[in-house]
Amino acid sequence: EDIPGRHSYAKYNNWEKIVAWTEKMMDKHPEMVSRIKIGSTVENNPLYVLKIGEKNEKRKAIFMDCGIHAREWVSPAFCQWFVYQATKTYGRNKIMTKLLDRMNFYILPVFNVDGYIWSWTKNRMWRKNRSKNQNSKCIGTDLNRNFNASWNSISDTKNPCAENYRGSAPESEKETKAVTDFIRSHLNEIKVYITFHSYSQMLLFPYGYTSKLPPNHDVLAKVAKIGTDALSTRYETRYIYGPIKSTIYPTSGSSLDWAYDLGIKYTFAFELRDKGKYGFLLPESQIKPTCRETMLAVKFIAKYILKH
Ligand code: ING
Ligand code: ZN
Repeated sequence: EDIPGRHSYAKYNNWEKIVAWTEKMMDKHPEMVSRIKIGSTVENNPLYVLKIGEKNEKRKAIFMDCGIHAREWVSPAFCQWFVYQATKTYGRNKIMTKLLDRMNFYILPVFNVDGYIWSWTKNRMWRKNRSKNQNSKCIGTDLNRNFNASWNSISDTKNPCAENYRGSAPESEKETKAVTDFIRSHLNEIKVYITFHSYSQMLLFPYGYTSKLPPNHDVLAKVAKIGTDALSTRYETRYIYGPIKSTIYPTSGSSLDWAYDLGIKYTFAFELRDKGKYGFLLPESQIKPTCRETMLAVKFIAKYILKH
């Protein structure tokens, strides 16, 4: 598995390797994995969602995306790990078998494909997508400010040169539009939305754009507490949890708030390892530990939703 030049779960994989990996997953598990092209990026790269579980049947589903921000490389690594573990442990691990017998997972391993490629080839610290902005030399929109959730209500996102530029309108970006169209068209199935960022070691839930607590705040906090407790059992990694605004900072236009207001009652954002020592440049030696502990929290959330 650790052959130079090959895809590896212990390494960061470039976009080309990730595409080849999606094909390998389908070939290895044709009865369990299918690939849906939900759209394409500004630079005309495909946006792929992997569907894990029963191929045709309509049942409860969890949607997960990774890599909405280009430089947060451990996030796509987690989505790859999840698909690998789900397919590998189905039929062997009791919880995973039960989950996949009763629900589907939709996994978008890289949301911001163009930005991800840019972070590999030109600028390791790139965050936004790669779309051109009118009347500005600056490139890119922050996809996690481009959703129709109190869009533009937080003033620091108006500048096209800013790292958190909101874009010219809600869903102005092809990547955002592809994801929102997909989620809207599967709303009857999708019960949970989870998005993966790094870094900070936090588990966040709505809202970012208001201090108002969501109606099911107590349930979200309880699930987050037990989820982060489960996560810490493996390596004692500590996560804090809470609403976006009071736990990390105020934001408008995030995918998490949008999905919640659309009616998905369980929406979470992980800020994976670490707490800043390496930050976005998390060493490859930490990929597998990060994925293993995160898996515990995600499995708990999925199990909880199956019961409720
Ligand atoms: N942090 C997130 C960001 O977009 C976040 C925090 C997550 C805000 C979910 C809103 C919703 O700023 C990083 N590191 O990108
Ligand atoms: Zn992020």
